[in-house]
Amino acid sequence: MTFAEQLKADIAVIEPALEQFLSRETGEGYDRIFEAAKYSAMAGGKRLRPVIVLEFCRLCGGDTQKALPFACALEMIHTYSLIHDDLPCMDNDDLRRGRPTCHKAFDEATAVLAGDGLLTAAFETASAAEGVSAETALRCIRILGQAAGMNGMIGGQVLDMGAEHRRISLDELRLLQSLKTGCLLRAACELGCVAAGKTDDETLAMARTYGEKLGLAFQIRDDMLDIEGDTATLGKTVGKDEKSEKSTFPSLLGMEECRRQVAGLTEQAVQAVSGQENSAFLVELARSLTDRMN
Ligand code: GRG
Repeated sequence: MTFAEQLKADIAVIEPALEQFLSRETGEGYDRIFEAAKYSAMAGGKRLRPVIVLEFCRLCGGDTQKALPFACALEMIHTYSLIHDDLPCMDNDDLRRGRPTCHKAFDEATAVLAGDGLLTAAFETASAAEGVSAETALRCIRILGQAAGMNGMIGGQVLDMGAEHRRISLDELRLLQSLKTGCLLRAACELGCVAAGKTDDETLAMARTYGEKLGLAFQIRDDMLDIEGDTATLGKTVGKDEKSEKSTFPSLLGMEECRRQVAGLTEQAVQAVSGQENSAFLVELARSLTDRMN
């Protein structure tokens, strides 16, 4: 299978599973919350994080079906973070994944609850994983909690809020982004290995290095797209960083240096996995993100 075919095949497994995990309507009066959660979760998106979970599982020789609940759980957490990030009290955005943000399509309170619901559903989904040991499930749940929590993505968001309208150093920006964006990507790599039952230090270090390098390259490219991307292709508003006077990689380094760093970090991610058998997909995935337009 080519890279594009494998990517398509992974997404074709992830999306119906995600939808099924979120289809728990009861017919009672609160079903609108499922509608809101699915509105955001099933709105497309690259599905990068769940694809990485499945592919690290495959790299480790595991059964990707066993990794699927953890992949979906991670995508639920990612979608919750996007819904909350778009709220008026956060980034205040109108467009996400090419459609009105959750609070625009529904209302603010429903969007808060849809995010809360997705975050909670993630842990329910992970804890109900079948065919893995309780120890594996628990380990995956801990990875999810740590990555999404206060020493992870939430901490990064707090730093992000404190970084508006002032110039921060490159080190501060790297820390902020490694928490805000990097933690979930690193978790994706680790989850795939753990779901496959590969938990030796060497494997996990390899997975973490790939996730960290890829995460930073991904975020630098994201900052570049806020300048050189277009709203229709990206499916979200461009030019927001400059408006909120945020320190970004392009504002601190310039576009050319950003391009250089994306290429360098990507090659470091590639290096991390290239000694492994069957690493072709993850190598191509990393390289395909260097010039992504959405
Ligand atoms: C708890 C109130 C409250 C808010 C939490 C944690 C948080 C808000 C926000 C951080 C999440 C965030 C927006 C991180 C930026 C990472 C990033 C580049 C997201 C876009 O990821 P893609 O490009 O998106 O993979 P798709 O739509 O393709 O899945």
